Amino acid sequence: MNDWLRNYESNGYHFPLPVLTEAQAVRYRAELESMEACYQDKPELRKLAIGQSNSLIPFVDEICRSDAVLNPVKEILGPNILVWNSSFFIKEPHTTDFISWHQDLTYWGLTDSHEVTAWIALSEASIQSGCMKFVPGSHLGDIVEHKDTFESNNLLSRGQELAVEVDEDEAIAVILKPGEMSLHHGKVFHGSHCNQSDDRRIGLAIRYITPDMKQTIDSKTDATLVAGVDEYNNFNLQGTPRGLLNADDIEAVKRNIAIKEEFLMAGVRR
Ligand SMILES: O=C(O)CCC(=O)C(=O)O
Repeated sequence: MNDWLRNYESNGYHFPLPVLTEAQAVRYRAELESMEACYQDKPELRKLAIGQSNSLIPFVDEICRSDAVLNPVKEILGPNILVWNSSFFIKEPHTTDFISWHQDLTYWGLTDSHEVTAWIALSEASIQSGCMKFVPGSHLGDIVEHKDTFESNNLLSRGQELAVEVDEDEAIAVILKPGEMSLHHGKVFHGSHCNQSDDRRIGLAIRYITPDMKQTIDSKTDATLVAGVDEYNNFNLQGTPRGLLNADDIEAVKRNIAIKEEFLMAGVRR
């Protein structure tokens, strides 16, 4: 086993990995921002594209399938890989949006933890811009209790946060340049502060899983096979997006979201 994999297994994360050239990062950011400008007057569609990006934005699907991103993911998960979701986390300059401490796998209704998130920076992720922070080794325990806060400036869907104290001094700042990637385990404690910089903080989070994973509910959700084979048939496999925010893809995404609500919003009392 190579050194970085050994560190990933003991810390629950690894970074930085250069996966896009500077020019690619600039081009992808421009494509994202042109999509945002195009759908400025259709905030629901814009939100859908941001939250389900590999299903609705062709360039995101391209990133999810690129060797530079997939090769290190394969080292962790093996040769057979699905994308379960991918979304942009965008914090505007000088705003109060933040992400509370949480463990990703808490609400995803998956049977196991054969998952890794690839988080790719399309702008500077620095302490000032509110980069992620990881608590080393926190993935080695179980999922701990979370509480819902529904704070309006928390970018997580239910404002969920760990019900246990996190010692910020123990946390490692995930500083990334545009085009660099971090990898983190679905149980690692992580969160991020607000963006106090003059630029947007833009990250693309891709959730990779192995095909043997299953939803804990009876219904299948969608996933995209991006490497190897799927011999399990636990998910409805999707292809590449038919175009930018294609009408048929939007319908499929909406159906998938409706199924996912059952676990993503389970037990919510407002
Ligand atoms: O973008 C951030 O600051 C946090 C993203 C996150 O929580 C994740 O990718 O799991």
